[in-house]
Amino acid sequence: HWTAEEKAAITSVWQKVNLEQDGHEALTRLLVVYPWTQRYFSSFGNLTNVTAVAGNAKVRAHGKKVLSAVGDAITHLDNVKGTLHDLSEIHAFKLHVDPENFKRLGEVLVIVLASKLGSAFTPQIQGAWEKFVAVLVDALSQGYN
Ligand code: ZNH
Repeated sequence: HWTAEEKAAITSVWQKVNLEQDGHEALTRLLVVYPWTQRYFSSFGNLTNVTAVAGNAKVRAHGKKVLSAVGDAITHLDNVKGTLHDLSEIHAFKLHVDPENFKRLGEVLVIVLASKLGSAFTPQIQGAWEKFVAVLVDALSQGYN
């Protein structure tokens, strides 16, 4: 259900992503913009302000983990659901993450990409990314059904 242009838009942007740096920024934005998401990461230490989050090595490592899983989905665009099946079940049954938060992570990820690419993040590229984020959120939410 992807056009060749959409696939190119998603993969070409992903080639420019630094998993650790951009993952850290996305997770930082999630924790600061939506502070109730901090409760899932009580083992990560102090996350109550942007300075604490910015210097937190656990947040950095976890951001890289999350974006690696996103990259895994991007290399399997025709089977995102199958690729993220087990990860979805982990979030549903073990981590008990409210799936609404997946949308929020998708939103901050688009903002990180837009600020990184500037005018190269064209409306057409944003359109492809919004569609990918919807597919990603849907795949991560499948374990909750
Ligand atoms: Zn998550 C974990 C991915 C979202 C919370 N995650 C995780 C991991 C991964 C992920 C890969 C690892 C797993 C294992 O180890 O096995 N995530 C992901 C993705 C996404 C997400 C891809 C989207 C896009 N998460 C999320 C959210 C939240 C979360 C939104 C909340 C808010 N996770 C989480 C937690 C964990 C995880 C809590 C665990 C951590 C630790 O380390 O402890």
